[in-house]
Amino acid sequence: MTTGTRDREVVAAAVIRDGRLLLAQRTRPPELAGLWELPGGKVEPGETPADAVHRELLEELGVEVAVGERVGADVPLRDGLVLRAYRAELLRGTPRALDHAALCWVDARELHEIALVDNDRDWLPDLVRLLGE
Ligand code: DCP
Repeated sequence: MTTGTRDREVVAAAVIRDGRLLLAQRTRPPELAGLWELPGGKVEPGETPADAVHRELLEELGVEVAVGERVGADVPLRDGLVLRAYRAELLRGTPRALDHAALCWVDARELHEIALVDNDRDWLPDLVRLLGE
């Protein structure tokens, strides 16, 4: 067992509605500003990853979600962080860009064309598969 900060998790949510995936445009840090991501953030001490997805989407988008299955592979980040994506189903509210520059809903073709943050590009095949279901 480790109790330190090794492999601290960053969660990201794949919200799909009517064949489109929700993306959010980052405002920070400068090297990521303007790029699009699956919304999310760091799991806080005492939280499960599902708790963190729920909290981050409430804080960042103003919506309540039900957190589902993992999507794609782990993405190692710097500083011992690991990025993991989860399905999330909208239960209440309409997503608003409370912490991002903008939001958009993309189909598979648009997902390939938009400027995603590099880390999230690893999930492209998985996301395209989900959009086709
Ligand atoms: N990240 C990513 N792809 C995502 C979500 C996050 O590559 N879909 C990366 C960007 C950051 C790290 O994960 O390097 C942490 O993400 P955030 O800055 O969004 O997380 P927090 O909002 O929790 O961090 P802070 O408290 O620093 O604002």
